[in-house]
Amino acid sequence: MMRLKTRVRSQESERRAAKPVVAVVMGSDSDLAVMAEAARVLGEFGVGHEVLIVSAHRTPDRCRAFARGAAGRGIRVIVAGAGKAAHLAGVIAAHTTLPVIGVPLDAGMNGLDALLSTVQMPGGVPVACMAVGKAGAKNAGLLAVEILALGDAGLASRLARYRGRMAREVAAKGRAAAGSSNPVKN
Ligand code: AIR
Repeated sequence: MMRLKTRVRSQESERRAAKPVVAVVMGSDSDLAVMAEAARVLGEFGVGHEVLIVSAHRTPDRCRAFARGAAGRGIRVIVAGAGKAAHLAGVIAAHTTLPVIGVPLDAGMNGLDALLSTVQMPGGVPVACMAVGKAGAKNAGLLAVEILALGDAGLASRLARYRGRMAREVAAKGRAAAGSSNPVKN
């Protein structure tokens, strides 16, 4: 039988998980298939998050209002993905001092346009720029978890277990690929 203290603690952590502390924002619904990867990672770690479509160009007022109001609503990290002239992460960063993680998306030009638009921020307004596409969205989710884990020991140990699992999976794949003659001891 679950003891009362443990039950209260787990109810508290469920409540914490339900409350969005990360906002996953994207410029268009056409970005959703890729940006869903960031949300998936956050869900895997039990981090409460919200998903919004906001465009720096098509809905500039909504973009500004979102960025200005995010901290007051309890958001602690913002993940922003966009393609083409991807100004979303930079414009959001201009309106908040919350950490903003940008994900350049491939909506043409292999994402090079979005990569440069996201990464080349002028000094004074930082955006943490991830890789183009799905790997970038995944890492954006993980980086958000790492930032939150600075003040959350439970999350930090889940991250450590995740890294351990990943290393074991890669080692197993290496053994499978090389067969039993693999000279590298994993
Ligand atoms: N976008 C939307 N508003 C500003 C920008 N840069 C981006 C979206 C999407 C791309 O334009 O993030 O990657 C194409 O959007 P759509 O809606 O035409 O498919």
